[in-house]
Amino acid sequence: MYFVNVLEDLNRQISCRFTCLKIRLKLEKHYQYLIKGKKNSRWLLMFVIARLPWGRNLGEFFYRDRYLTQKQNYYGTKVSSIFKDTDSEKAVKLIKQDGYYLGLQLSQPILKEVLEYAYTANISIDGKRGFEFKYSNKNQAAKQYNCQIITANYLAINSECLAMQKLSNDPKLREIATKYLGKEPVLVRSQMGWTFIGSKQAYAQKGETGIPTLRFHYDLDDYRALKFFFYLTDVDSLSGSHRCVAGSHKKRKLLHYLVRSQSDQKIADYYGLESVVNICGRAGFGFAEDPFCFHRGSPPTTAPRLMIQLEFALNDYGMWEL
Ligand SMILES: O=C(O)CCC(=O)C(=O)O
Repeated sequence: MYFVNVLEDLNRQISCRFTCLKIRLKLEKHYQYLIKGKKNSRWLLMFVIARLPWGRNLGEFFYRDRYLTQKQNYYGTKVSSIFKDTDSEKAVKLIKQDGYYLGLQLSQPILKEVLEYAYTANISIDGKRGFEFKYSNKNQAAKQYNCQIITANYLAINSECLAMQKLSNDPKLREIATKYLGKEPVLVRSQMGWTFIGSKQAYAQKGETGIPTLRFHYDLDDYRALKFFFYLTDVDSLSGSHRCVAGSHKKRKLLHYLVRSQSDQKIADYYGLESVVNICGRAGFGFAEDPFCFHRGSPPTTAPRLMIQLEFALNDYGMWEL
């Protein structure tokens, strides 16, 4: 009996500490938003109103290029695209309808070039400067920095990798983004990163400490934005598949405007399990997604995932280093 009481007491203490930690992290997150907002008040205004339908429409009305249709022959006429066979009209129509489009494919030479870079260049733990290692030295790096490495990014990829530059300037991707956003877009994020296999505890901690990409959430990076993702390793349900809730960019309940992050259960209850699209594909497979859709990553358990993410928006608020 004494033992049971001690365990219950311990359990209470742990859950109380956990709740305190959650509250502290939430306050810290909001404090970070205020700091960002102080640096850039346009960003703060967008961050507050772009979650609401009228706010998004207002932003779109304000920033849309009204002469766009007359410029249709303008996009990338000089440079040839990696995605020659992609029908941009169809892609845009599907993104508008479902929030995502699954038909992109990297060419073999581009895939090879990016992978060569990935296996030889420096990677930074959680994208932090000063915590760098090479892919082949990952275990050594984990010992050196005394941590489990869960995510890592290539900080110098945009200046060092020509294939990445080709991809972020690809005329077809820019054409899709232009047509979807209603304005010639700005590239605001261009990243390549690993998601590694890790213990449940390491992942749980990660979910709580500021990178909530493993819980369903929507991004608020601008009034309108579009992301392109490319898998560089084979990805299935157990190796870090990305999940997107079809149609959720157009359908919200009141609470979603306030709380951007939702549990799997709440998403399934509101949108139905069949709306959750589990995006799998071989290395080289790519897709476009409106980041206003609820989406999340998943912790890989059988193989690590390497993925590229390009984000286009109406404005650059200077929130990411390119
Ligand atoms: O890693 C993933 O698949 C999710 C990425 C994500 O949620 C985000 O960048 O907002």
